[in-house]
Formats: sequence, C-alpha cells, structure tokens
Amino acid sequence: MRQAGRYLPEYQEVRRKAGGFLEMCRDPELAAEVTLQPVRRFGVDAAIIFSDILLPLQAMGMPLVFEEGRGPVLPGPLRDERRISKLKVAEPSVDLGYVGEALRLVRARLDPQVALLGFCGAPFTLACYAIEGGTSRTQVHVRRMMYHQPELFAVLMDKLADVVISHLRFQAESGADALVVFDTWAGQLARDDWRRFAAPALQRVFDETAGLRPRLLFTLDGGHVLDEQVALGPEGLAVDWRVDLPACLDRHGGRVAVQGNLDPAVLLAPPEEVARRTAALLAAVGGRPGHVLALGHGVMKETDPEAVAAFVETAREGAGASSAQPPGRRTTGARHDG
Ligand code: 1CP
Repeated sequence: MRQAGRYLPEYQEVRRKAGGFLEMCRDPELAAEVTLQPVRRFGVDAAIIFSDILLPLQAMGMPLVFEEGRGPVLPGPLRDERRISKLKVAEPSVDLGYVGEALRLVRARLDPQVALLGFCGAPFTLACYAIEGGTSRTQVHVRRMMYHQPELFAVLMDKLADVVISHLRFQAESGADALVVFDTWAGQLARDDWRRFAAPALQRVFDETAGLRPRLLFTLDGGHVLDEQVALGPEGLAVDWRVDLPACLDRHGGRVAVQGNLDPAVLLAPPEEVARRTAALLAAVGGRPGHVLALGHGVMKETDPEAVAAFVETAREGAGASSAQPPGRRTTGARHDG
C-alpha cells in the first residue's frame, strides 16, 4: 500500500523543493529518495516505488495534472471512439524510462533483505480515471460506456492491458522483486459486471505476466469478488479492512498469500490504540501461514508518523512471538514467502 506521502515531513520537504508531485515522480533521484524515506524511518520490510498509477495514461498521450487539494485531473477524458483510437500504446522503457531508473537507484541503495515493489493500475481502474477525467465515486461516464458501447469499452480495456503488461515487465527488468496490481475502483462493480467488464483484461494481465515475479492484486471494497480474483492467478491478494482476514486465509491461504488489513483510519488513533489494534489483528490471524501484515489501503495524509511507527513496532514484536516466523524475522511489508 501507499506508504510515502504528505504525512511525512521529509516528503513535504522534497515535494516543496521539486515544485510538485509529478516533478518528483519524473525525477529518478527524487523518486528514489522518497521511496526510501519510509524504509529509513520505520524499518518496514518492503519499499514500494514512488510513482503513480496514472503516469502510464500520461505516457499514452493523456494530459494529466495534480491540482493542490483536488487530486488527479485528466482534462481530456476519453468518451468517444476518436479519442480512444488516438490513444498511443506506450512503450514503458521509452515513455516511462524514469520509473526504471528510479527502481535501479532504489535497488542499489536498499538492504538486499528489503523487498522492492513495482506496481500498476489495473485496466478497469485506469479506465475509470481516463473516462471520468479524474476521481469519481459514481463513475457515471464509465457505466454509460460499458452499457451503451461495450465493444468500444473493450477496445479501451485491451489497449490499457497492453500498456499494463509491458509496464509490469519493464519494472521487473528494472529491479522490482514483486508487482502490485491496484484495481482500486473495481469493487464498485456488482459481481456480474465485474466478471463481464473488469475480469477479461485483468485475466490477460495475469496470463501474460505469469512467472515473472510474485504478483499481488488489490481491490478496495472487493470482498464480493475474492474467489474470482484468486481464480485470475495472482500469487497474492491484498484485501481491505472490510474483509474477514482469518476467514479469507482459511479459504484462500493454500493458493495465495493474503495481505492486509488494518484500517488506515485506525492510524488516526493514539499510538497505544494502534498497537492494541495491530496486536489484535495478529492474534486473530493466529500465525496462519501466508499472511503479509499491511494496512488495508494507503496511509492517509492526516496520519501522525508516530502511529505508523506503533504499527510497525507491534508487527515486529508479533513476529517474534508468532510460531509461524523465526524470531527476528520481520512480517510487515509485502514479502509472501511464508
Ligand atoms: O504529494 C501529493 O499530494 C501526492 C499524493 C500521491 C502520492 C504520494 C499521489 C497522487 N500518488 C502518490 C504515490 C502513489 N500512488 C504510490 C507510491 C507508493 C508510495 O508512495 O508509497 C502508489 C502505489 C500510488 C497508487 C495509486 N495512485 C492508486 C492505487 C492505490 C490506491 O490508493 O488505491 C490510485 C488510485 C492512485 C491515484 C492517485 N494518485 C494520487 C492520488 C491522491 C490518487 C488517488 C486519488 C483518488 O482517490 O482517486
């Protein structure tokens, strides 16, 4: 999950100097620095490369701006065939070369014991931003295209899948140890619509990156499509806090690692309460193999870094106490070899 960002004063400082978020992403030195900040401060077991799921859309020719306090805006949303046909199938090693460079820099500076994660948005989630032109809770334009022009929607999804696949491959070649596919918005779909509109392109992504690196799939509010997600063939499933984690491990633990799932809003509580909740989560999991402790979504910008520290410290104590892991071995982050 997202672990760098505005809740960290050292991030704010780099961002101020860089002049903006996109400038940080496109400068491999700055992206590497910001990637390493949470590793240095908290000693987590995995770093996730500092980038954004929307950069491939920019590489495909869509203007992208981040407005202070407003989040991402894509001023030329894709709502007709002409715009979709003009979308370029980007070549990540050329158009997103700075991501590869940042991965190389981080890998060279990172303790070999710490995993480095690359990531991508899934086709459906990218389509949401591309069609809506930004964040949308209701996804009205996406639904209209899905239901009125399913063939056109499928053309867009296929083009997005092409770029997602090559971007994942490029990140693996550039030093990523594992890959996260964020399908943040697909949980909005009812199961039948998920199967029909989100799954086909996602299946291509998992088929065409099989064997490359361990791949984790995350969907916000995706508890109703867990069986379907496991069937796509990821090595790991990242679940949010709404999912019953022990039950999920019992059902799917034999086939996939399960990552999660403390509610990031719990980190708004005092450190003692964060520690108590984290310990309770670990106790509920009870050492079931294949669990990767993490938050159920990204760290909120309002979070006190002390709360994150309490989460990581408790995880480390829990790792020492758990019979599933040898003492001293850490369990936070995104490794899933246990
Ligand atoms: O400084 C700032 O204001 C920028 C805030 C920010 C950050 C820190 C954005 C804008 N992106 C990122 C980095 C980022 N985004 C990472 C790097 C890892 C890390 O920093 O530790 C990752 C993995 C993402 C992934 C991402 N971006 C997702 C999928 C995961 C999720 O949170 O569901 C999504 C949906 C985005 C879009 C996006 N980019 C930025 C924001 C604020 C958003 C979300 C907007 C929305 O809710 O629609």
